[in-house]
Amino acid sequence: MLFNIRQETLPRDELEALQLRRLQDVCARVYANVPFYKKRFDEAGIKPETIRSLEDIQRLPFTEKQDLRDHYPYGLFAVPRDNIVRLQASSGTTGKAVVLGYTQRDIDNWAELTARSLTAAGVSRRDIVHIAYGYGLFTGGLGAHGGAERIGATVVPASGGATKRQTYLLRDFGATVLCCTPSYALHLWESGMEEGIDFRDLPLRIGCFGAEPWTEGMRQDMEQKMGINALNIYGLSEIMGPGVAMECVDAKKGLHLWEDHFYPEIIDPVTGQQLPPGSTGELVLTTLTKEGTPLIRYRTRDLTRLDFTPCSCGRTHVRIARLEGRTDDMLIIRGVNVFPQQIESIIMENEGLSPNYQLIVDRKENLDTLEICVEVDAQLFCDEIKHLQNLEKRIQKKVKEFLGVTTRVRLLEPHSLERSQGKANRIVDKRIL
Ligand code: DLL
Repeated sequence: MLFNIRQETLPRDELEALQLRRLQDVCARVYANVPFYKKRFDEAGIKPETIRSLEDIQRLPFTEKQDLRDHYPYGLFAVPRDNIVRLQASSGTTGKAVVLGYTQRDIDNWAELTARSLTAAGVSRRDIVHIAYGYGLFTGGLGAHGGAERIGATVVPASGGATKRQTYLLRDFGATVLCCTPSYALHLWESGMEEGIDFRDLPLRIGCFGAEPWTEGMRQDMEQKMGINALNIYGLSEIMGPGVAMECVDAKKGLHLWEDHFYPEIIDPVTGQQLPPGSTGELVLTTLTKEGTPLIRYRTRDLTRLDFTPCSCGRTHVRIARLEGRTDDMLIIRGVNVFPQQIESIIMENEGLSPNYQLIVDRKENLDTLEICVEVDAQLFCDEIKHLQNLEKRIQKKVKEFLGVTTRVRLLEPHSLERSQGKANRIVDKRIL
């Protein structure tokens, strides 16, 4: 099923023609209304009317998170404040919040795109959609909510927290779809099991999980534990919120990025040069229709690649590969670059290990150390100590083999790591504390 058949299946030439018209329009709008962009365009010697092809986008300056911070709160808004009907913000872990303004049309487009996304996951108006993303300034809750309502599904706006109660609601209201971060979904599942609620016995059939990185191994684990189709939803506050890109249940191979609203590029994060299709690099997004806070060539810091090959679902919009990490999530351990997801993939290859893990980085006698703490399931934990030690050694060896770093592995008993109600905290870097 498609939510907007015409737009989602636009032939590539029509899609590109539409993108160019919209790119020209957004350049004209930011140049006329946002002093920051006028200055940046002038410095680069670019007039909006000289953008004549999609390739010309490469002449435009990038926008970075710091630019939004520097213009806190409203400095990058492109319409008078009166036309802004909603503010959302992303706090992040460091620095000032980033504030985004939405006009009514932005809110409508957002609902349309999250509706497209949920439909791609297999959600329809017959579904009961339990939303456990946080509601508030974070875009997860309200974003998913708008899409589910637009489809006409029955929405349960649970938000995050009160985890035990949520497992009762899931059972009693008969939710068929769960939207939350993958780590919180696991937390809900664990709480359910403790309460005697097995997700496999519920009508639950789809999970729309995102807002944080997760791996294919974690997907398989969750699908098996919960008896659902677990699908990947991507987005970021700066660009809109959830629903920028979504995996389709038909192919489950990459996330369709709604190209009539966002123009994607993949760049080399160091040189800033565009990379050819298929290469992995930093995703850069230009908002083509946003009115409140349009952004030109926004550097997401997310690492992925673009796949323009046709998809079995019939959608023509490009697919981004499962996110490989963020350029700023990369740990450098004794000079070796390590992404948490690489370690997660290795963990998830082992029977009995849970996706609850934490990486502890420290520096001892001027040398970086990396400790991998992973919870094992109850059955394995009661196993012989020798078996556990062998497993620790096996993971250590695999990490050394694949990533070239020496680590210490600690298998922990179930529930020893703190659970998050939103995004999981995978890294404890004691070097900078
Ligand atoms: O996390 C928006 C969102 C809400 C997306 C609900 C999906 C579902 P921010 O808090 O601004 O917005 O964080 C955005 O989270 O740049 C990625 O690094 C990461 N992220 C989001 N979705 C995924 C995903 C929301 N599916 C940042 N896989 C992004 C990996 C993701 N990382």
